[in-house]
Amino acid sequence: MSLPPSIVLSFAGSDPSGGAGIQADIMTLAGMGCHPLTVLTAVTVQDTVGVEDIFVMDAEWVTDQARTVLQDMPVQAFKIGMLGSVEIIAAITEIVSDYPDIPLVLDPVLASGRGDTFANEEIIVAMREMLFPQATIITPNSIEARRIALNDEDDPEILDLKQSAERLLEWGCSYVLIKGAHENTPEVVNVLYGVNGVIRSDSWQRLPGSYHGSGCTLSSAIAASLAHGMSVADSVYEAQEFTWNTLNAGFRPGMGQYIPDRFFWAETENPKEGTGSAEN
Ligand code: PXL
Repeated sequence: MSLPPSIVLSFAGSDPSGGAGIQADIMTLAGMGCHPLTVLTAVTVQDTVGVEDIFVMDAEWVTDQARTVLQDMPVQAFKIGMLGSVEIIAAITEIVSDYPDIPLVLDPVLASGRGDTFANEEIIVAMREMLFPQATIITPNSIEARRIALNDEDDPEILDLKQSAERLLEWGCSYVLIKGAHENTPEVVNVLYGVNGVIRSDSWQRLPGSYHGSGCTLSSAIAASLAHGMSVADSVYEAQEFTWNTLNAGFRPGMGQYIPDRFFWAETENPKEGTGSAEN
């Protein structure tokens, strides 16, 4: 008899296009051998081109969804994506603080890859103050890292990514993975920072398309690897390799962005290998 899958609880918004959000989390977690528990924070109206509307759940509904499944099943990791409101942030904080030994991956989603806004200043401050101290790892892209770290006295042109990472760590998360896809570099360089500095830096061949849901895929894949008992550094590598392969196998089902194929590995012909190289 095979072992039962590890269980990961994802707090996220619904993306009906199946590119990002809870749908991305479900496919990624399932694709990596986990059983996903899903707590909806919001429902969006969107396609592969853009977001048309957002309905944010009442915080009590978030609490009820989570408490009900958590009373029934043990989880090996938490993953948090789109938050929707300060009340939801407070509700999730209260829940995860009851499980201090369970790894928590926080993807600080501020906007979709196409620039649709998901978070205002209030949400950023609440996330920083309430959720960062609970997070094992946060996974901002370079734009999100700079925006969250920036204070009024900063010149945004000067604040570099290492400095941003240091600030984010000061708010209490254990690790920060800054994703470099938006930086002007030939390869995509993702850097994992801990309190003592850089832990690993991985470079990946830059793929040509514009992808919808790559961040959700990466953060869920980290949660899956942590749920399997891997270290943070190994989980980050494993998740990047998985995500790069989903992007490489990405497909364009509509008029807008490409969607990562989280089941690339189920294809029978000619599976491609990732080209990531670790520098540390
Ligand atoms: O990729 C971030 C993200 C997270 N959650 C939802 C989204 C998106 C991007 O569009 O729609 C629901």
